[in-house]
Amino acid sequence: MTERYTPTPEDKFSFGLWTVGWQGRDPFGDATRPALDPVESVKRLAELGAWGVTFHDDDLIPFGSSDADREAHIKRFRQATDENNITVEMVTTNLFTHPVFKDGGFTANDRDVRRYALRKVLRNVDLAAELGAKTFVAWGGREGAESGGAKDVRVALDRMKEAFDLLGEYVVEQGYDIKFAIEPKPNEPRGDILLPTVGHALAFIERLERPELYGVNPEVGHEQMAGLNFPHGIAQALWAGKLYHIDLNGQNGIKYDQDLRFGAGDLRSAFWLVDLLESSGWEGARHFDFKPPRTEDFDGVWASAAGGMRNYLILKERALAFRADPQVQEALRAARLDQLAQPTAADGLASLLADTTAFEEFDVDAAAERGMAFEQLDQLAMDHLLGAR
Ligand code: 3MF
Ligand code: MG
Ligand code: MG
Repeated sequence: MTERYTPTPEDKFSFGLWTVGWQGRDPFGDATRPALDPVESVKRLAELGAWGVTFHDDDLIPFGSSDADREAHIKRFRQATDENNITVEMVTTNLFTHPVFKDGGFTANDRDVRRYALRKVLRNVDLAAELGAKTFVAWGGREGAESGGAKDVRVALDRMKEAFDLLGEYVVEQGYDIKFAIEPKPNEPRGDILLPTVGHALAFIERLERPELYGVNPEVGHEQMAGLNFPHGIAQALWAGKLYHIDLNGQNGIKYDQDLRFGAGDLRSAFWLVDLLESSGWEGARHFDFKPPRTEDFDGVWASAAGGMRNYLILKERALAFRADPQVQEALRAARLDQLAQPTAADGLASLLADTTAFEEFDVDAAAERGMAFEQLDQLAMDHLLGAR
């Protein structure tokens, strides 16, 4: 592999333990790989050049462990992260695997389940603080329904708000330096999931008691499952100051959650995403949430993990070259991106209304005739992406 695509901790790549640790169980087939020890994952990921790891409580501490076993698991893991200089940048809670969460956690109709779910998350928030993680992701994969009458969605959203407000109250009360990132997904495993897209989640956050504590954790494949433009969603989250974390992977269009390695799937979208993250000065983790296909043995697992990082670095190189190319800069001017950056009526409403060149004397036909030169610009992007420039 070319030296320049070798990841280093400065690249801030991080991986969920559940990604490389996925055993390949799917709705139609059993596991194709044995379980992976989190300590081994930390070591191997560090060797590959990763900077961080993330986990669900149950990835590290098997569900139902005694307090003593729980402490032992945490201790071993901590030792591994310390020895390998790996940062625990994010922690999340599993509110989807155990059958008790079959109707959700925060919005389960069964009140006892909701109270249990909240306690499970609160305990895990303590662990996140203990390990120094600053971001706590919440993916509500089971918060949803398969049928209309089963869920009163307005009431369920009250319960969702209640849960997040309590979590916010808790971190403030404990003095934790932790923010929450809500991860939207339109469906799978529920028929329809609440807070299905970045837009839904952003609107929800504004209704919370302490909106400043909450942002989003968008995932490439999740938005694409809804047919949406992922870089556009990320741009709006950045614009709102709400991009708190990101899940990078690959997806081919509107179908089940493919969780391919980053760069596989919609490559053009991946190019524009890297261009956006790098040009916006995103300082957070480049976090991978993918599944090495179940066809692979462990060699394939590590090749898949390395491939995602490599693809990011290649795309970063291509995106930087695109922005630095004088012909691209000329094409951007021809496409009038500089005009888009100018306020439409900087001198105010009165002067807009008084400006006869804006309306009465405006040559609508001449303006309508002007080409936008977007195709030349896009071909330059394609040339850079394909390595033809
Ligand atoms: C499912 C997901 C989840 C979340 C994870 C983090 C299992 O499609 O993307 O991964 O990312 O629960 O909270
Ligand atoms: Mg996913
Ligand atoms: Mg995810």
